[in-house]
Amino acid sequence: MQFEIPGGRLPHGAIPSAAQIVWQRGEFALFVHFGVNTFTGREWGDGKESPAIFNPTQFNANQWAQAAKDAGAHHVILTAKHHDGFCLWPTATTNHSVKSSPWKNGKGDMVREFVDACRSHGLKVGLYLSPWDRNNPAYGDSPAYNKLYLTQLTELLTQYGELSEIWFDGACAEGPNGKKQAYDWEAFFSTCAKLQPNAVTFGDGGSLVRWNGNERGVAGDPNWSTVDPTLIRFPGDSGIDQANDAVARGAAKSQQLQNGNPGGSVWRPGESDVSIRPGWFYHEAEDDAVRSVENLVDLYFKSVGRNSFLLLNVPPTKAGLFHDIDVARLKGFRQKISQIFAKDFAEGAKLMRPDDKTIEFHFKTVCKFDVISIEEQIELGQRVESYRVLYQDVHGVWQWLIEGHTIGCKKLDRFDPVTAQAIRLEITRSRATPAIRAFGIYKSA
Ligand code: FUL
Repeated sequence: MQFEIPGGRLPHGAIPSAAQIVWQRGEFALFVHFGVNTFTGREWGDGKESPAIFNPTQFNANQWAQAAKDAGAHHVILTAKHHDGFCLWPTATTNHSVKSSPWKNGKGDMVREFVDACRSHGLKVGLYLSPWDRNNPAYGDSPAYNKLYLTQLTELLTQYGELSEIWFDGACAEGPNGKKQAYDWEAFFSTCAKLQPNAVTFGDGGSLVRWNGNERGVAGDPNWSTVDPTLIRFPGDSGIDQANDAVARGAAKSQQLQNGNPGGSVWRPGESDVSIRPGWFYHEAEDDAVRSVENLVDLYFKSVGRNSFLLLNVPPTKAGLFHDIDVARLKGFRQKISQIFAKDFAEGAKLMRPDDKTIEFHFKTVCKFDVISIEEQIELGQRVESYRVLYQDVHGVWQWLIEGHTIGCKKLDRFDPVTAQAIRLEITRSRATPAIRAFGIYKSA
């Protein structure tokens, strides 16, 4: 159930931008890893792959989009270029792209078909452009490669309409000349801000949303949406050059990715990326290792339910389609989530707010539940440091139910079912007067 926040409240600390709010309330996106690796069976191509191997004869982005829609995704992000350097659009910067492949006789543009299909299904889109490029001869010659990379980025940001998310990672290596590439992150991010002001950029530093520090799809708890930008300045920042104690700094950095930073001066909410299969790319041998519906639901609770965003990868097969097993799991996932959150017992209950820090619901008849959902009004900043929930049992006695730390955009808690006449949320520590926007009570089984 959603509440009115009393007017006149001023934001506290760092607050999200409109784009960050839209992104985070979208909760969940699909990630699509597709490219030459799909055909070689590798996870990281070395850039020496011949474009001749790229021929997804049944490719149909509408099948991806339909599956994403059925899964309840807000947007879908495609690997326009992965570390192997092969481009899924006919870029002017290199011939190492779909235009040198047999797919559609070199006349195809997969990024175009992808964005069109997503939009026709009411989905937003995002693109992943790997900075690490193991094919391009300019890689390692830092200024030359940065210039080329910016051209690729500009093509993607200007030719395919509005993007929701632009995905980077920090992988960085030596080029053919034996020199380590130094990325111009400032230029990359400012180009995104200029050309796609409504998109969020993903990376583990300097970007608008941060990597949550693992590829298991599990966010930290507590999880603050704020960070200290000096601790991780750009994706892959080793931090060593600035540190007196490199080890301590490394630990602080990884903790900040996982848990955010309560004292952080900027808003960088966490994204939890994970694959539905062991690999990011499709491998037939992994057909029996696709995550179960239960496992996906659990990931939702541990990411979206911990003030994070879930980015779930579903890799298409060589044919260019999502595998039937993956499609079925996505459908099952959404059915289960819809079922859990179908009925909110807070609706119709009597709401009492004895003070700023307490919310009570008194049910008309006793009810049984095992999930609660709490949301802060993040427009006013993230405030709650800890909370607890009690319930009044059938004898009228208040019993302890759960204790939690941060809330943020959404916090979900699951517990063994209880039967109650009433439930009470108490904010036990808060950085400013709590601003709770919603409280929901559900039964999952
Ligand atoms: C990582 C990459 O190295 C993996 O191949 C994958 O793309 C993953 C999402 O990001 O950094």
